[in-house]
Amino acid sequence: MINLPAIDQFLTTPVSLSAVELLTIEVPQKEVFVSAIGERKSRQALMVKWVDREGAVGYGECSCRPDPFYSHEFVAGAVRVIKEYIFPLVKNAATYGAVLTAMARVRGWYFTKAAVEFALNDMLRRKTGYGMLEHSGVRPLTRVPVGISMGLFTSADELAAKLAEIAPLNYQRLKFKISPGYDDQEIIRQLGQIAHPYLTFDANGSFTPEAFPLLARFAALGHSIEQPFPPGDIYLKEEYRQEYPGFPVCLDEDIVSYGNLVSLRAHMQEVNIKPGRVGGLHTTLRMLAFCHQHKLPAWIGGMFETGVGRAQNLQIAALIHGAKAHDLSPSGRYFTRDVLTAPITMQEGYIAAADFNRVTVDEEALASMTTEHIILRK
Ligand code: OSB
Ligand code: MG
Repeated sequence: MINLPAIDQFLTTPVSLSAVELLTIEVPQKEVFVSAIGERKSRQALMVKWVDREGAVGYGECSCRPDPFYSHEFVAGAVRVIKEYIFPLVKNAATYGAVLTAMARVRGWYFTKAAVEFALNDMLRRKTGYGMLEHSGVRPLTRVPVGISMGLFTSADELAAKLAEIAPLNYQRLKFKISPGYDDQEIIRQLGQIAHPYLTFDANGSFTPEAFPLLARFAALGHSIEQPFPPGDIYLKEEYRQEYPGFPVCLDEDIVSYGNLVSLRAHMQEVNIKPGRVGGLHTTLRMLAFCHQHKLPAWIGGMFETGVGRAQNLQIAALIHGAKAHDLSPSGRYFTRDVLTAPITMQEGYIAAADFNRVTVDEEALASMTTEHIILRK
């Protein structure tokens, strides 16, 4: 159980700032990924660098998409919000907690605020050996179970080939994207034959009542449906349930704050927590404490993060004892070249703590992927 009073104590840690750097990067993906949201060939991301007065440096990744198709946030918007609003608000904050309080004035922009908090925390952790997670009071797992999230397939053959390719890797969960147009009978038949004990579907908020019959077919095949309805349209779940019984839901896009999680508790059987989507580390830890207390299964989700965001998400996942799998695959699943000096690897469906506890940014790789570099000096 997360020790929230110890976290509150950590918020009083003194901090300083001399500059915030914003690096927009473009990391080529190994393969095109298609979901109900759209297509993705390359991972555009924003790296936030926090430099304190003594020159200590930390990195935080802003993992929103380049377009406002997953949530309202998008990379170029994040740059603008940090430059015009967040940087002026936080530049004189004297403690970690004061940085969070100052940023709270900005409504929404969760991925963006999270990236600033991640960079600050990373700077403290590198400088002193202790960041927020080291104050959680939880003994971290020595290895984290991971699952794979697969895009929409264009044919049953393509699906069969992917299943054969990943079978020897022993992923602890198989997650398949679905959408209202995904009604290829052969694909659905093959999905129904998969013997994996933990199979889930992610609709990315794409289903409306016209497609309830198709949704019911997927629901019958898997353990749960992730974000079946558009964020905010939770009422559709009751409409759906009047026609179709037994419908375990995992929420993703709908949960953007601690208050959301508490308010929507009764509407989900499990929750995908993306530390970026919910606005940062502090909120994530409060959420994990709530989930533990209310027996709501929680796991850490991903947004195709580079090694910087991935390592940090894995460090958080290591605090969740009992989660069956997180959406945090090894670097090699996504990229030919990551931004770390050593890639994050997986053995038998697990990532070992040695791969994510102390990572180093490959400055040369990062520079070669940077398309825009802004320095905000105090
Ligand atoms: O809905 O979980 C999602 C990636 C980008 C945007 C939304 C989602 C995802 C994933 C990928 O499912 C999970 C991963 O990083 O492996
Ligand atoms: Mg999802």
